Parts: sequence; C-alpha cells; structure tokens
Amino acid sequence: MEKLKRVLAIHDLSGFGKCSLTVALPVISVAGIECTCMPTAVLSTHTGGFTGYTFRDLSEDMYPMAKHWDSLGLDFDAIYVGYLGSSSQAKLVEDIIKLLKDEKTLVIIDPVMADNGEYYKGLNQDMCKGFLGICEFADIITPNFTEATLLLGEKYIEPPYTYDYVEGLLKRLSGLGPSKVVLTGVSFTDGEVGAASYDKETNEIHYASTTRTPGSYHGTGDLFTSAFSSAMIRGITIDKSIKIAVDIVKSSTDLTYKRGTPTNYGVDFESTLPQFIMDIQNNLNK
Ligand code: PXL
Repeated sequence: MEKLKRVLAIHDLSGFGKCSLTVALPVISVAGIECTCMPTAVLSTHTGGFTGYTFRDLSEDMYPMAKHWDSLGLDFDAIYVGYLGSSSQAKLVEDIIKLLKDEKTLVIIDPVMADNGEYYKGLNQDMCKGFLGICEFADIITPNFTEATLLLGEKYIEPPYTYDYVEGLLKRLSGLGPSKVVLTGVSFTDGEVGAASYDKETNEIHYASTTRTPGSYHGTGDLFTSAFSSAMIRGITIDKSIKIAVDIVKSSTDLTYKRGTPTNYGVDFESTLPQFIMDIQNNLNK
C-alpha cells in the first residue's frame, strides 16, 4: 500500500475566525494527507474585522520544532507556508525548509499579507521583503492580485482584468523563483471569479472560474491554497487542482452567504468537505 503522504503546514493558529491552521488542518486531513502543524503565532481571532485580539509570537519555538521532527527522521511530501507572525520569521522558514526539504518535497508558499489593495492589519513592506526572500525556495506560490503586485513592486489594479495582464503577471511572478505560479481572484467580468496557473517549464497556462458569490469573505485564500495543495500532493494535475480549489471556495462562500454567517467568522467550509473528498477521489490518476 502507498505510504501516507505528509505535509508540514506553517501558519498561525487563530482560535476563532476560520483561517490558516484551522482551515489547513481539516482540509488537508480529509484529502487523505497527514498534516503536521507549525503555528507561527497563536491569536484569539485573526486580525481582519476584529479588535482586541490576543497575539503570541512563536518564533522561538519554530526552529526547535523542526529540529525535533528532523531528529525523529520525519520526511515531508510538502511544506506549505502561509501567514507569518512577523517578517523576521521568513528567515526561520528558509532555515526550516533547508533542514526538512528533500528531493521529493514540494514547497508551496502563499505570501499571505494583503488583499483588496491593502496590507492586513499590522503588516507592511517588511513582510513583503520577507516573502520575497523565500519565494526563491518555493516550487509554487499562490498570491492574490494585491500580493502579486506588492511582490513585483507594481501598482495594484482593481478587477476585471485582461488575459494579457493576467498572463504577464504570472510570468513576471515566476521570475521570483518558483517554477509554478497560481494567481487567485482572477476575474475577467463582474459576475465571475477564479484562479489561473502557469508552469514555467511547459509554458502552460490554465484557468478555472465560477460565478461570484455576493460579498467579500475572510479566509478564502487559505481555503483555496489548502485545497489546491492537497490536490497537488495527491498527484492531481495543476489544472484540475485549481478547479477543485475554486469549487470548494465557491460552495463555502455560497453556504456562508445563504446562512448569513458574519463574513469575519471565516467561510462555512465544513459541510462542503464530503464533495471535496469526492472531487479528490474522482481526479486521482486521471
Ligand atoms: O486569512 C489570512 C490571515 C491569516 N491569519 C491571520 C490573519 C489573516 C488575515 O487577516 O489576520 C492571523
């Protein structure tokens, strides 16, 4: 029987307000992959749409955790990096990648720092510099348009976009180091949204799109990259992996909208997981 795949997820743990590890752990687990968790910080809630949250930086524990896992002889099929507790953690992440990565480890970096043209609360260009420094160690990066333009030092442009602009961005982002780039929030018309992927080696570009759910939701980037990474680690091709990820985000935002769940609570992805498992199963080895 095939060995159980294992991913290391490096993200914050926000106790309430689904994002980061509280999304990555369930999504990766139901995809049939073991998820090892390295919290970068522990917060009472995420920082979007809440005030008064607690925040404990776990920088001191991160490298010792990695050293312990290394001493146990653990190997990782993927390392998935998301929200960092501080910009100086980028250097720690670089050291952790160097310690734990082997020939088969897929390094996926989601440069979580901004959305809708603005940095998340408390973040600035230092975080951008931090992510730029580790992009060269990534096999795949998964920015939204705000993060993509920050990384490239370009001006943020509101959607809708043109194919020329999207494809140019994908190619310029691949110049930062990764062999594959996935852009989220790709929208060519008002009513539709999705993702695009670029493979520098094959020069292939793929798109996946769906109808846009009214409103703006928190934690959708984390849900997208958790689902996308899971599909890739299970060996599903990149075009099908972005489609699976777009679909789980769409069904989760639809449920959140229909229930009227406050958007800062994160998206109601829980009851979409059975369909996600079927999507993974139906695309294996195809
Ligand atoms: O979903 C991105 C994210 C993750 N983690 C924390 C955040 C945010 C966005 O604001 O605050 C702690």
